[in-house]
Amino acid sequence: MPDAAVAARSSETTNSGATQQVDVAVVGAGFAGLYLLHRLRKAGFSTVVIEEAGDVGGTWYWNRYPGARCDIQTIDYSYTFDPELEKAWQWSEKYATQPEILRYLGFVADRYDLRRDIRFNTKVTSATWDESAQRWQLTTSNGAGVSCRHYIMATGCLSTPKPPEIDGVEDFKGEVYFTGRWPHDEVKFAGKRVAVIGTGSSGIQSIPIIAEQAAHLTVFQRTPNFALPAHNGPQPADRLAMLEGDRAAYREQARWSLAGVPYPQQMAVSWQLSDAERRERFEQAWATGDLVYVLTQLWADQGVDIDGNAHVANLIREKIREIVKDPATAEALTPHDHPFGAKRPCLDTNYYATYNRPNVTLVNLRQEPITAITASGITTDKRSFDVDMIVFATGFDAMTGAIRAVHPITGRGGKSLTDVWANGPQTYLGLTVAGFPNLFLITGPGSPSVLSNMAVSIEQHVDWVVDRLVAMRDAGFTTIDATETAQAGWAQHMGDCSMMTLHRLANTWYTGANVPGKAQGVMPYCGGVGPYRSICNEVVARGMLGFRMTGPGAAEQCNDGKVVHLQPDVRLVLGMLAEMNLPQIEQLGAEGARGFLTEFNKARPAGRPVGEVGDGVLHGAEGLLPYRLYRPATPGPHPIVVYFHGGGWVLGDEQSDDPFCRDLCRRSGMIVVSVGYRHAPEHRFPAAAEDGYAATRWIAEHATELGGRPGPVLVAGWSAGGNIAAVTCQLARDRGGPEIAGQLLICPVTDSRYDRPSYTENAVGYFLTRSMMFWFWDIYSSPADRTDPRVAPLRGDLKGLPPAFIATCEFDPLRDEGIEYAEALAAAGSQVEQLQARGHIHTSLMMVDVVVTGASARVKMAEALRGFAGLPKQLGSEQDVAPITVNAAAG
Ligand code: NA7
Repeated sequence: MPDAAVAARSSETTNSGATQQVDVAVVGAGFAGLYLLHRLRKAGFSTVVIEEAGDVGGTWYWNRYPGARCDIQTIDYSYTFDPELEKAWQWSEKYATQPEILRYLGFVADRYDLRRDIRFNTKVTSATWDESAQRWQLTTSNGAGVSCRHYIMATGCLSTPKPPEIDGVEDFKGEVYFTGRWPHDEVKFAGKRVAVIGTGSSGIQSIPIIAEQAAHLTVFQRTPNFALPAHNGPQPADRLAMLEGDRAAYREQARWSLAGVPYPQQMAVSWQLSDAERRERFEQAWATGDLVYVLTQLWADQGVDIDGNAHVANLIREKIREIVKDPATAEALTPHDHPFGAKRPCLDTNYYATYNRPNVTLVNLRQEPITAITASGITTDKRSFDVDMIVFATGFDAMTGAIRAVHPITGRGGKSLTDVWANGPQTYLGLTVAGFPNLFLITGPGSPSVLSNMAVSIEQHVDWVVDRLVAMRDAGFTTIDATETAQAGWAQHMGDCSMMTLHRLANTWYTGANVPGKAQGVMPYCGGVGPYRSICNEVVARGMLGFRMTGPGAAEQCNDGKVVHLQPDVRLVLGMLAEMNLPQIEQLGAEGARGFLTEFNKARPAGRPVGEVGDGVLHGAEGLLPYRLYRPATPGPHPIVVYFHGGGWVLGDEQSDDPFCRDLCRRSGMIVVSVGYRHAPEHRFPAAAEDGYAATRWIAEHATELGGRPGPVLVAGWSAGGNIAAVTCQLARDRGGPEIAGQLLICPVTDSRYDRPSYTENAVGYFLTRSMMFWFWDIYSSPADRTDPRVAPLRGDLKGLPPAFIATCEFDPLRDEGIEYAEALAAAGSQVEQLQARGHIHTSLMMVDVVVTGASARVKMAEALRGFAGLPKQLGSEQDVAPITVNAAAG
């Protein structure tokens, strides 16, 4: 019965003989297990590897189905730990076949004499932490049990095939195969009627080859997948030349890249490119035949933004329609239910063209689900198909299957890993699990694993683990256990990372959706290979942060805490800024700082298109001021938002927050008028405040001429601009108008006290520093003026002010005064909504299309403004703007 064939594995425990005593036991002799054994041995640890199969290879031992190949270019899918090994092995193709990869792994096993420490044809049947001995006790299916200090699961992410979940499989009289457990003998398709169920990578690789040999092939497809041509052949000369030009640099670039393949970060965003430019890039990528290239090199927003993604998805859909001749079949093969890349896309050789063959039929299970498998074939709710052979390419209980389901793992206090993971895998760094001391997972859930080049991720994990074991031994520690705090922090960071990508928008094996009843959630780490590596290194550099270590030879050490507090993209931005060695703005002088800001802003992505952008002048307190107006593409008249830019009353102008103003205009469906108020030191306090008020009055009086809706206006501002917006509301109340319907204050300056905790906690390191704030204050106002509510609105009368939405950021010196203003306004009777953006810095929410985790905050700001203006909170379908990605992470 295939279920049993899949579950495969007898669970009898036939321990015989004395328990084998080793320092380290490793499960799995695939890519990870082999390198582990090599490194552990070199480090002087006695090691045994336990492997269910009859030989090395792991995934590549079991997945022998026709057409099985890697889909990362083979020069990148190789070990890099030994330059001599790299010289000794030459790959014959761009994408190596399964037999060649298996030969490579056998070659590695021979070269380092690994087989003598591998127990083949043996399964671990249980693993139990023995608290008194401080060791893991393993039972096995074949031979002696094992007692080990450290237990390492190198079991792979896709190694436990999932059962077919279709009634009647056992009744079928023909041949049954599973791609993930393919026999070693040749399977003959010639003259046979073959059914393939499943169109993931395994189905898509095998279908064209089976079609060439079978009398007839019927493919049963539940969900169409995106597939791209591999254009396999010899290794590409350009990549090979790069590798051979500077092997060490090439490998190092891969280690710090996003996906573990050395490609640069793409900077151009889709809306900066014309249709023709996008098509040209796509055609070139399609011709390249490289999944990682297509996933990362077209335009910067393709993996993070649904609009950017739709461009590439549509171009692939066009290709499917071009290749597949029958329009109904083409449509059935075209994916519409997930963004490109959110589900694992495939690399193919003649996949779509195979459906033009007369001996191939596609059955769309969305239209006619399988009702049963019978003695003679497969029945759907519309018809029956008699077949001689069924190939199940139905996938795996991915990422957790091989760790959780294969044998009971019992940690401290008798806790079973299955129970601990009942609601989804919980790990620290994807490497360890709190309460399971000395247990390590290689490429476990919570690490980049399947979203990366596995070869690179495996080496990083193995090196990290073995280096830790050596360091522990040197320091006299014998146990290591992740803390609950560290693990919970990692779960939060994982959640933040998954908000940056589109993986959460698809039901896939990445999220556990392919296995009925499995807990749902994005399991691999979405923050990228390089950032992940830097975090693992940081854990070590900060004294094994988040781990408790004990041992007879040393005092207990526990450096508890979360390793990442920032939003992942904020962390990246700060890292990049640190590398740029930027000057201290306050040492440049006002003119120098303005020049610097102008140059700095040139490097950011251009804001997105809006209906119209126009410049004009308006009357400020003492003369004309420039403004820039952003109008939605929808028919007006629209409510008007008067916007004040940030820059400490010293820097910036009506254009300097351009991407934010565009974003606000698009999301709110309102006109945004950004005011170029006067700056210090040329015009000190109260020039900016008085200009803010005068400009608001002028705009309200000229609303109709500006194409806006007459009546109350709204005000908004960021940082010092938030200060001006808040002050404007107070002045408008006291001076008889204009009427203001609502205020949006983003990280506003509200007071001239600098002793709140956020000023100290965030004094340096988060872009806006305390000393920069002091510099702004000194340039704008003398100490005697600083209690005036026109610069310190928190000190003013807060009664009778318009409703407010106040956003503050966790790592901002101005955080606490923003929160205090919100609380004081509410106490004074105003309607106030607060958003405290976790993991963000003073500039985060402004960094549109750079800090994508700020998008949800901007959605809420726009909704609040619409609410203040009496509009429905969400933009209606009448709004003629492109749909906007909703990334929810802040707050
Ligand atoms: P995948 O990618 O999980 O593909 C499995 C396929 O089987 C997929 O099309 C499934 O449809 C389909 N499937 C699963 N169960 C059923 C049932 N009960 N009925 C019909 N169809 C079913 O596994 P692969 O082995 O192809 O690839 C795994 C990874 O290996 C791959 O991503 C690469 O990383 C290498 P669904 O999409 O769930 O509707």
